[in-house]
Amino acid sequence: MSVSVFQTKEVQDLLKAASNLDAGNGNARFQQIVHRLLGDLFKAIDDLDITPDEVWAGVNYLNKLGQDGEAALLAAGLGLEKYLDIRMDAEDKAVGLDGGTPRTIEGPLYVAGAPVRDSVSRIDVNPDPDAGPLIIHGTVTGVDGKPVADAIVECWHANSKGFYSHFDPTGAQTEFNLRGAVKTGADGRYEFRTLMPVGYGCPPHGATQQLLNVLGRHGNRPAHVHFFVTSDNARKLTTQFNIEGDPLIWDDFAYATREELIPHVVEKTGGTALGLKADTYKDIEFNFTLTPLVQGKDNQIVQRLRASAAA
Ligand code: MBD
Ligand code: FE
Repeated sequence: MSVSVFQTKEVQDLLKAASNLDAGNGNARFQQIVHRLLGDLFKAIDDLDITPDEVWAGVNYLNKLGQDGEAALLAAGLGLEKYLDIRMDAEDKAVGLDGGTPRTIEGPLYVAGAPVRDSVSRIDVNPDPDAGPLIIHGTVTGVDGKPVADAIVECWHANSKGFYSHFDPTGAQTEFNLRGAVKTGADGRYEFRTLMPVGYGCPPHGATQQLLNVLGRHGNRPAHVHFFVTSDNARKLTTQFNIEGDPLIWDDFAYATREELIPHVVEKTGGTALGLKADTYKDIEFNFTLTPLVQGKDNQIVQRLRASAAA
């Protein structure tokens, strides 16, 4: 039977007590957020007549999500991470900041600590017979078009199975395989010599895929390469590009695709002379345009728990 109790004094008092709102101790910001989120949940239970069975299924799902270590993966799959990008885009627009390379989500698979090389880094350490050679290169500039020296370009991507080193369930990759960092010189140029990635799929028996299955959604991403680009006098850029032609480009379970982030893939020869594993290789030019600090501050630095390792 559908009842409506949310607006009663008893429930409103319960919400205030549970979040310890206006108590004078505890963290006021945290109390405000918990009060609101808990209230939104209580209201949804009322409005949608969510049953006790459904509530307990949800509570136990949270346990499974934590056991699987997939909360950040689910955040990407439910569009929460994309939503934060939409908000940062709107903030940039509101202060008239444009002309930079578009941001897109970081995702949960970055590992801090990759060795930094000057201008060029070869990052395919482990053999991967199913992946062909790929060179990714370009220039880091400011919105004025001038090259940025001493920028750090970090890159990470999956292997031919869609697995990332450090998170690879097969154990086939050593630390920092397909992960690297390059420092630009005066010309602003960077280059990664690597292998062509394949799109990621959520762990098939994990909590994220379990939820997506009930929604009737898949948990796959098109092939893509992640970047952080940092420099002393510009805002940190978090972005990715997709590999042109991947059938999932406009069907990414994490909603990271953007029109400006699909560079052309060009086939070239001469790889042997460059030390690549085949003479014919794929080449992607991708240039980064960094945006200036906002009132002297980098408002694009996002604090979140990240894996790290020693190189
Ligand atoms: C990925 O490789 C990724 O980039 C995101 C956003 C989520 C899961 C895996
Ligand atoms: Fe990824």
